[in-house]
Amino acid sequence: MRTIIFCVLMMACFLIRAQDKDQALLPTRQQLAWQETEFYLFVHFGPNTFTDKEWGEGTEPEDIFNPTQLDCRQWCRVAKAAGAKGIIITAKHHDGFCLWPSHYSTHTVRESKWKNGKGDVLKELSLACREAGLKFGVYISPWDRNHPDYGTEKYNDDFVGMMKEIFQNYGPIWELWWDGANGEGPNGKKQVYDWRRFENTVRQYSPKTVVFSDIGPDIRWVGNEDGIAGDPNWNFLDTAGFKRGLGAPPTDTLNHGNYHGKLWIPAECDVSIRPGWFYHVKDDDKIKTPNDLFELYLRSVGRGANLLLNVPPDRRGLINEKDSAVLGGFKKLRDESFANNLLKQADTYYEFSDKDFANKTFIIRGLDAATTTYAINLQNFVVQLPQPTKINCIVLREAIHLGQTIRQFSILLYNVNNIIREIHGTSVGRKRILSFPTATITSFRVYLKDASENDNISGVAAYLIDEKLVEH
Ligand code: FUL
Repeated sequence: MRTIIFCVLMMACFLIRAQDKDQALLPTRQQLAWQETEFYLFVHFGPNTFTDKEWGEGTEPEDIFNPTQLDCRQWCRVAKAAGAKGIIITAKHHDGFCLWPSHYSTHTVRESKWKNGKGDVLKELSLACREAGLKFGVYISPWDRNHPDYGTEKYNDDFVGMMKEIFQNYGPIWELWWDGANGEGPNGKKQVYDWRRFENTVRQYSPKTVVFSDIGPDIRWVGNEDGIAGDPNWNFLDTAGFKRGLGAPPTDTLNHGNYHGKLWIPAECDVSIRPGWFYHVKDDDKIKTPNDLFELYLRSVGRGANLLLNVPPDRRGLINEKDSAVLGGFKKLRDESFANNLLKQADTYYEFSDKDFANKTFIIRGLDAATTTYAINLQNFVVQLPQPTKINCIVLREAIHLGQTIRQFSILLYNVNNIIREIHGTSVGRKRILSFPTATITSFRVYLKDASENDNISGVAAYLIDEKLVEH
């Protein structure tokens, strides 16, 4: 009987949603899949690794680039062990050095002594990622301090040619990362980037690639390099009138998104595990701790964004043992914190105004078991625990394949009939992780509010995490 009522309710919800669907702003299939990747690594590697710089001049001799033990499989092993879902590499940073033997440049691995000019980092990493089941992404800086054509229309051809090489020789490319920087080139001129042409090239040669930049089109910069998404964090952005780089929307807008934004462009939080983006031996004792990373996880993934964590290989061409130890610790904290969903035995009451459905009990699956296609369409529900239980963390998931409609929520924690804590929030998005001082509860009630009364929750879970990890 329960099952029949549940199915009828689901049908009703589906019909209501079908009516509303014209209005809802929805992610593309690629954006949705991207959002499920949650956490992945950034790899800054190139001449700067060997010159101890953050921004190379473009005049560095190619022979500077000479990793002694480069092993992209080791990077992948570290990424896998950290629970990261992919790797994005700086194929070309501002110094213009290409980690692949591009035909559109003479400042590449081919001109270096590394592997007698026969080496190709993109090839090694793309193959290693494929072998390890990791997504493979590429950062390519349009700003080029080496290229002789930079500052002329011909450079746009070169840049398009480079992107085609990347798609054709190392694809599939999962994410393409466009840095908006637009400084001067070797002849003192700035380039007028042909962004429209660049975008068309991606869509034509690699239509499934998701493109990151200040303003998307698929993923937006979060407005800081600290790894922190805004609270609230809306997956919407208005890009009309804005440009990449200096003409980008204000950082605060990028951080929060636009509440009424017209385009679905979710945020990615980029941050480095070290003070700089490239490896410097002097920073070996300044690496973030597992607790630091967990805090960033709560402030990025826990606010519905993705976390792109930079872990730069050292001069050997290996991810340093110190960084991989921290990543291992970070993984352990996530595993321990979220291993035991305390709602597994809980019942969830959906409260309907219709008396036939009032006070019926349905089990709502825990967050971990939720799939993106599962959604309950409710404004108000109670989760009843079988016995008094200590919790300090609640995770909500919104079914974003149906849009981001929750604009406000409240959670009341009860011990029998007493309200012992109220939590108020705004956006939920793909995942909202709320942590608070430990409370012994018997139930909690969730109120969701939006403009269309058409919220879609796809998961709820509760945990008891280490007190030290609770957000302050
Ligand atoms: C910035 C660059 O200037 C930094 O060097 C780094 O690559 C960072 C991720 O993006 O715009």
